[in-house]
Amino acid sequence: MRASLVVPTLNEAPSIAHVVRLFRTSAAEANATVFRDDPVEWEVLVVDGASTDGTAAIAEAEGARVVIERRPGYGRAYRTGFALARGDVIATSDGDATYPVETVPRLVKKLLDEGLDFLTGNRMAYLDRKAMTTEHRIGNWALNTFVAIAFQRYLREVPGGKLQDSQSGFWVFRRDVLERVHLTQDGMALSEELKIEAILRNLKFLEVPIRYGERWGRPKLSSWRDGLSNLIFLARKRFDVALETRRGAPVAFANGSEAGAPR
Ligand SMILES: Nc1nc2c(ncn2[C@@H]2O[C@H](COP(=O)(O)OP(=O)(O)OP(=O)(O)O)[C@@H](O)[C@H]2O)c(=O)[nH]1
Ligand SMILES: [Mg+2]
Repeated sequence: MRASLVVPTLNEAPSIAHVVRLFRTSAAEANATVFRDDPVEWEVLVVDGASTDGTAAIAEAEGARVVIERRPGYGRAYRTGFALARGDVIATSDGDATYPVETVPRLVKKLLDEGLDFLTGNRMAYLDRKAMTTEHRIGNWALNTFVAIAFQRYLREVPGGKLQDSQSGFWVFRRDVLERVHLTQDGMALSEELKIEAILRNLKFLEVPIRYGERWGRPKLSSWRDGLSNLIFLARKRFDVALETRRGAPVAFANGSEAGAPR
């Protein structure tokens, strides 16, 4: 069994060593305990956007495999990383030390033991007071509310009947998920696109509560610009899904209802 942690980075020199080290320590511990009988071959794949602050060299020195993706965008970096990752299971995290990468091995075990396809972390569960600015909180609330209303009929079959955190960037999924979802986004909208696709394509999907901390280093996200383009993407995606359904095209509906059947 192989598993990859894919980390996109753009000038994350203050935090990347911490992220890689924390993950590698927990992976070694997991191989000595929960994966003792069948150790996992772990890799950290850093997809660096040609950072100018030495991020790539730091990550490499910590034992990560580093690829440089010069084309801009969070989604672009992930799509390149997914294609190059060697894992049968792929996990993701920002490089800014906000996400609990030390829990990835345990979540990989959970995914395998419970026969799940896709796990996503819910940051709203244990949100550090300083982890999000007010604009960021408002943006997340607006996007989550839009998803809850617009995709309500598809969310019904998701455990809890709701997506609590449509914008989380902490996922653990089986590699074959990539053959079943259609990813198009190069920007921040990839995060919501991947989750919505996983839900639409009838994958075994679960949201798990995670701790989310304050960012180290400067943010790369613009709350208003990225928030608005994420909202526009969601509206267009909902429209496309409606067209796909009308044409009887392959939207796979949850819990065994017939693919292509109108709802
Ligand atoms: N390779 C690459 N990585 C990027 C790019 N834009 C952002 N990233 C990385 O993607 C991750 C997510 O970006 P963040 O700035 O943390 O976005 P966010 O988590 O939504 O916002 P914060 O709450 O401010 O952290 C970080 O590790 C960034 O360094 C890019 O264009 N290319
Ligand atoms: Mg971040």
